[in-house]
Amino acid sequence: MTTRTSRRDEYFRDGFLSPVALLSRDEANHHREELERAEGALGNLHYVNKIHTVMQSPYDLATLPAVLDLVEELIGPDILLYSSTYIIKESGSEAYVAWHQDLTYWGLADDDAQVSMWLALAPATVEAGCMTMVQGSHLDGLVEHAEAPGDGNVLLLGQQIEGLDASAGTPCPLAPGEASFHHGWTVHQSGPNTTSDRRIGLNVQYVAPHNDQASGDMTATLVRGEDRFGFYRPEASPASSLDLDRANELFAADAAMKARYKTK
Ligand SMILES: O=C(O)CCC(=O)C(=O)O
Repeated sequence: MTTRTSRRDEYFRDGFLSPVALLSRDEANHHREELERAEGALGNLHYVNKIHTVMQSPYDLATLPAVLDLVEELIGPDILLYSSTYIIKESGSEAYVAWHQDLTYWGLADDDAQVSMWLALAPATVEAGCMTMVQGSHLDGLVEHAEAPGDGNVLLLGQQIEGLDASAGTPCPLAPGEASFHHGWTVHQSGPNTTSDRRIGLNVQYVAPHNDQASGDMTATLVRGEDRFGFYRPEASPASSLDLDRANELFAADAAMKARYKTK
């Protein structure tokens, strides 16, 4: 008799799950069009945090029942949506994401009660710069990062784990509508986009309400279960497909946050 490994077992063994099919190609295209319509009104939306608070499409994707069911398997029945960010590499862009771990600067109380989803809205092939994950690396906890801002590394502080080459990881190519889920200590990176299409992902971070964070004044949206702790202040949900006034406020807050981050 064969025993089936549960998604939870696989996630805590490897530090990630990929690919997870979530949307049809048409649904993924629809959400790409929503993003590109918003870009027509607002300009580039690459790396703007908490975009789900001003725009319906990322909110809808982050709260898909199939997504929350899987997140519940991984971090429990009470779920806060902490952030959502489009991560876009334009066609031919040399931008890359160096080897890193997401939780390096978070200061979480419970590192296992956080998970990150990356949902492809355009082909994320190896050539387009999909993510590569180091299997089992989450089991070692924090690895030392050097900070070297200035070249094409998308990460805010130019943080990077030195001494690893691309062959250290497992490539996680995703078709539009597929997602990966990774643990905050999983070492991962992604390369440049050498294709003729944009590479577009929606990255969404979830935490459990008990998971206090050492830094800052935090906000989040309760998307399943209950919050019996109150560590995260509630935040607005989008009132329309795109709230232009609040989007401009979000841009200003996001820019101020990034400036503070860089001068820490
Ligand atoms: O979009 C990428 O290439 C990297 C994303 C990433 O590092 C993450 O989702 O944690």
